[in-house]
Amino acid sequence: MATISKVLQSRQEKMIDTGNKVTVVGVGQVGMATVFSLLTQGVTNNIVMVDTNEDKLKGEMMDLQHGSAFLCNATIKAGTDYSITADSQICVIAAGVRQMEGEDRRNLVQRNVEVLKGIVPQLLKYSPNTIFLITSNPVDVLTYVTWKISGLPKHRVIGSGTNLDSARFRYLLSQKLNIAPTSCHAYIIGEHGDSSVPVWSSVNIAGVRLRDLNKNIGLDCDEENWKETHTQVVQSAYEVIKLKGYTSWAIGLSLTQLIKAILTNVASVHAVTTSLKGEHGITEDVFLSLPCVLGRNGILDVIRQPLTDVEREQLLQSAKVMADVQSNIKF
Ligand code: 6V0
Repeated sequence: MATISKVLQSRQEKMIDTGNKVTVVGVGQVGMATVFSLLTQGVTNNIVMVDTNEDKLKGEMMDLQHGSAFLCNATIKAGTDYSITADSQICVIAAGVRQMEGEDRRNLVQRNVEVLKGIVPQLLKYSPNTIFLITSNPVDVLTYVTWKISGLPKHRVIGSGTNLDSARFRYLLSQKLNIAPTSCHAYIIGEHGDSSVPVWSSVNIAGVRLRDLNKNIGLDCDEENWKETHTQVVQSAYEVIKLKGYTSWAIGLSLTQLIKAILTNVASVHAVTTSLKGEHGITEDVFLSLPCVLGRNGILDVIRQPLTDVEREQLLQSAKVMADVQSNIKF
């Protein structure tokens, strides 16, 4: 220190708070894929990781710190004590149990509700102004649970929802059409998982709606069988889990995109989990995905996409299933 002070002539105090602190709770496959892509994409250089497994936490922290020379002078902290999360702009919850091979996401609900009951109040205690981003499964129900436990306004409790399903959909469309996924504009809404709803009526390339070229696209009577593409989306996670035991990279990239949108206040549109009360004829506080505008305050707007009768019916069906799951939760 004494040596360096001879050459560093201080002109200004260094700013400690970069205003982009992100906490990730759960340093499993999803948590670490998220942290890695946040750091390598330079979305934040201030990361805190929390978990109940001290050894894993320390190992992950040290491994990342050893990569610091390749990052943007990142501050990387980890610990089991939530005080280190103080003043986080965003708290990601990726903790809890995951699906076993062939297991439905909804099967995890009560076990992960118990996990959330331990985590949410702690995070809120140290970061009362934070935005929650939930990814633990079943993500839609757990976003509702986080909203209930936290007492926060709805725009500050967001679920990763069908941003990932939409990305899988766009990838599969891109393979069929030979056009980049970024130019295949398509949304999957509703539940992240088995009852998700592909909005075929608005799938478009440069404003050209595929439905105008094939009026039956996505329907049972479609001779081109585009419906199969959505079936593949629904099967994606099951297939990857069967092959490698878990999913990680795509969900990590999906969360990174959402976090970037919030921290940079960019007003970009993503399908994320929020309350659907008042949308498309839904009257209950059911949490599912719709396209939302994201910015520094969380969810800025929900987009009222025109839906066909078939799509609306599927969404209402999804909402019914969710309302049923929600009503059985023990708080
Ligand atoms: P994992 O690899 O088993 O990691 C879970 C981590 O959570 C472990 O490190 C645990 O120690 C930690 N943990 C458990 N309880 C607590 C607690 N009370 N406090 C702090 N940490 C705790 O699981 P993985 O990372 O694969 O999955 C995490 C969650 O994300 C699961 O619920 C998955 O089902 C869910 N996923 C959600 C996806 C989505 O698209 N929304 C995608 C993939 C997985």
